[in-house]
Amino acid sequence: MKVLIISDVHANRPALNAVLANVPSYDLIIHSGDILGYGPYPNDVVERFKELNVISITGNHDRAVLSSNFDFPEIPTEIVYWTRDQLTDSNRKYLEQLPLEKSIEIDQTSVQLVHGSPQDPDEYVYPDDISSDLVVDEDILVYGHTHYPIIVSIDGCLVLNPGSVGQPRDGDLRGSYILYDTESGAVELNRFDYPRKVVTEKILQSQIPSDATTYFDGS
Ligand SMILES: [Mn+2]
Repeated sequence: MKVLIISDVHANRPALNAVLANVPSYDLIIHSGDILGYGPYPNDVVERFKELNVISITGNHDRAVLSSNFDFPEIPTEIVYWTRDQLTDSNRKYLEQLPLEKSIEIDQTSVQLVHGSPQDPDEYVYPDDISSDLVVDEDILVYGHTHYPIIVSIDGCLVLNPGSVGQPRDGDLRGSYILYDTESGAVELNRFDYPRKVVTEKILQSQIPSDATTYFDGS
């Protein structure tokens, strides 16, 4: 089975479309949190997640949108409020039933899905912070949150961070994803381009603060 592993779509519909167009074939999609936040397409992206039966958990941005008293100082509050106002009832219900973390079995391969780290959903584990703390009692750990892609094997546990589909932060403005083949064990990290200008123009037409464009065009 080919598993498309993605994270941090951040309400970026053009980037989500682009990643799906870029992947030659896949059987299943898993996403390690932050469906929402920053981007101007919250409902479109949630609708697409439902259609595609994406296996997803929540990230800190999703929880900020769902919570009336969130405490994530690094998240711009105007974007949280705007996203909350936009979200339809059925899309909010979809997000509310998503877990904080999840264990799944795919073709006898066990996968643990977390947003930050196995210890803390809000912890940032950057490439320099990789340690045996990431080893879980499963074949694979998938995490996100930093928007930095990682593929590393530690003590027999394959640790994967696919980076971000919607808002890369590692200096490459293209989105990233991982393709994992359960039969061959092959792991591939790929980058894809998408029309960033469409996203920044949509932000300028919406009530999101216009400086939010900097999250997408790197300026
Ligand atoms: Mn994120």
